[in-house]
Amino acid sequence: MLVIHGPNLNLLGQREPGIYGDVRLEAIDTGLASIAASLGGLVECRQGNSEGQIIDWIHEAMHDFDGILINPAAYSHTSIAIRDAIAAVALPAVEVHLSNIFAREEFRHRSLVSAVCMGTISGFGPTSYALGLRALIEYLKSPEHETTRSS
Ligand code: CA2
Repeated sequence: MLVIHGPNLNLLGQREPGIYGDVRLEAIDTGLASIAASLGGLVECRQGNSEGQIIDWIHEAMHDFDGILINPAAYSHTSIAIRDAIAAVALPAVEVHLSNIFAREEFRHRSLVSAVCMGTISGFGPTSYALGLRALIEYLKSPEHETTRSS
């Protein structure tokens, strides 16, 4: 699975701990690698601050990965281009957010990306990523996915 962290998430654990907590991104990535390993999978984690780079990674995933776990960060609320990229590659994707976007400013309530993802997990801090990854792996292992892939 390809894990994509969107803009500013490189600052995690270093700035605004009141909103985003004190866990660093590297610690989240280490946790995801160990969850994946325990379930027989592999993750590659990338963080990008620009929309074009994230879109290129989504395109790349089409050839090299089975699924995408993505926190599009602020692009969730603005990027039709990221939404279109996820729809175009047609890989199973799960959207995650550290904070509860529905309990924050109104402009965060809508994610343009949600509709092209299998589901969204929001509000559980780093656990959102862990839950999202488990959901993605479970889906990839399911007969439902095998049927979709072979048809
Ligand atoms: O809750 C989330 O995961 C968000 O995707 C985080 C985004 C925000 O724009 C979304 O509405 C919700 C912001 C990521 C910024 O991360 C920072 C981390 C530490 C310090 C400053 C920013």
